[in-house]
Amino acid sequence: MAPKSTVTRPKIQLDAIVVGAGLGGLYALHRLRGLGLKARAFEAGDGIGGTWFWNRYPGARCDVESLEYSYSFSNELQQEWKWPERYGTQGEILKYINHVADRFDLRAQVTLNTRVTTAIFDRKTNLWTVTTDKGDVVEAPYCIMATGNLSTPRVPDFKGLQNFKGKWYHTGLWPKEGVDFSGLRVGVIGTGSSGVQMIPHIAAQAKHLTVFQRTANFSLPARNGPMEPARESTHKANYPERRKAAYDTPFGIAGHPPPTQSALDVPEAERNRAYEEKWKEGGSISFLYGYTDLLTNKASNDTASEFVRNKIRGIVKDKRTAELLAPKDHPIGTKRLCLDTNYYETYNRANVLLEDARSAPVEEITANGLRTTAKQYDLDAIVFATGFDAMTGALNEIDIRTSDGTRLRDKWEGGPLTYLGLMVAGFPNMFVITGPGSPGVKTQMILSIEQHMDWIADCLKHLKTKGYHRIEAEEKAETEWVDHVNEVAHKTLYPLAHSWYMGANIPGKTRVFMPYVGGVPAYKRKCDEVAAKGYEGFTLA
Ligand code: N01
Repeated sequence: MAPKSTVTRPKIQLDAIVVGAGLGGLYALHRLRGLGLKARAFEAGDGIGGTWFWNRYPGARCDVESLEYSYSFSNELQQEWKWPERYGTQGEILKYINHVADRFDLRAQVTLNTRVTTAIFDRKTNLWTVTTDKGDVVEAPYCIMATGNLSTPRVPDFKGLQNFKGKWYHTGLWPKEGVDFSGLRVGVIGTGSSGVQMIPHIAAQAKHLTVFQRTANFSLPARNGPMEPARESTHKANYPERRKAAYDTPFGIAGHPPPTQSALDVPEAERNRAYEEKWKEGGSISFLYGYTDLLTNKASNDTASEFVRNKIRGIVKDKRTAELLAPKDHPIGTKRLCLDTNYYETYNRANVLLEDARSAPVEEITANGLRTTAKQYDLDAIVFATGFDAMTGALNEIDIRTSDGTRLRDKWEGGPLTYLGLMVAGFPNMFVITGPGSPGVKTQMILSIEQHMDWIADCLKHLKTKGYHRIEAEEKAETEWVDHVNEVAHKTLYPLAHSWYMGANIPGKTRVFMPYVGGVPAYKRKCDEVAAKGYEGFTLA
């Protein structure tokens, strides 16, 4: 037997290492190049695009309108790109991301098929050393984690999966070549945004579909359609103002007038007329942003929740199924509100069955399907729409530590601790794009990515100009920020839901509310103030 050869690659020296080549990583490369820094992104996928590279399940589509969900950093780009539909499909968004990479010549700076496994900071040299599963050793003063918030797919630890004779899939690891469900008996587990988007498509193709629902989710109609030329030209004519206005809205999405009154200040008939209008218009932002207190006052929220429950009861013909689909365990909007096309209507099809995985949980995957505590189901394919180890999963998968032995996984055992969601005390020179403690996942993600990376780029420029080699979040500032994030969350209804925002979908994960829900304006103001005060709460050395 020939001896095993260990490939030792020459150490790569950079100014900045970027982990991930999705929307965040690519924008990081663009900004770092603008600063004259030598950077490279390492990406586990065999293509760029992050979320939009991996989540190719049928029906995958963004739930923020395309004219908003796009980069704003280049006016030429936003003027020339044509979105064919109101909401971008996964394929269309991936095409856009690839176009951006080519247009700004970013592709050559991405190493694909390469997963970062460790990242170690040396406190003496102020250098990060990153290693990859391909044997790369990369050294740089700065490390930028563009690892995404929903990039660690999770299949629950069901007994017997290895015995299943059919094929199984996870929405976040969908095969590139697609899946043909024609003639098959399919089981879908999970009814979050991915399940809700996918179920109508699978139902239309499969011989039979059984949906195993543990928690009913609220979903609103997207009312997707071809991009109307007048809508596009008006938007493009006002792009700079629209982008600026987005920063003044809580979710970073412009075009929805701010609410002025409580839902309870309006007579019931008028309130229901307003909800009806928003239901017809489609989209989640205008619905949740209809009154001032839908996410802070339970009684107000009940009016919106009940409106949607009644819509479900009106659409779904079978009474048992309709009641199962009508969410009762959380206020609307406290779990990510889904957007769908014909989701509830799908349950009127003769080949679709909804089962209650709350009262009869999935117990075991068997050779021929699955067994719940109530019954055996024969299936040819199983789809896990069971979500992700959100917000902390991708960072905790990398062994991140410093030369004095501090490990990120240990530090975050009781939940993520960050200062502004941007940096972690004890881990100098490591920036996180839209990390836990930032509003990222509660906003138009690309706006938050740009805001974060712009802040990081300004910070790097500052460090260079002043001759600093190290920036580190202070423990005190971090603690105060984490307390503030919690305090703000507990003034809202969000903690009433068992959501991935709380880590509640992962057995054993500490439950803390991870995103900052104080809104984009308050957050951006704080980030700008911190920078203006010479990076208050950070130690520069
Ligand atoms: O994942 P999820 P997702 N037995 O965690 C169920 C973004 N996104 O991939 O609620 C039975 O929301 C689980 O049940 P429960 C968006 O931010 C955006 O759908 O934990 N069921 C839940 O129903 C979204 O929020 C877009 O009780 C089990 C489901 O699996 C985020 O990604 C599209 C189970 C997981 O839902 C994640 O969405 C898609 C078990 N053992 C995604 N374990 C758009 O832009 C879990 N479940 C439109």
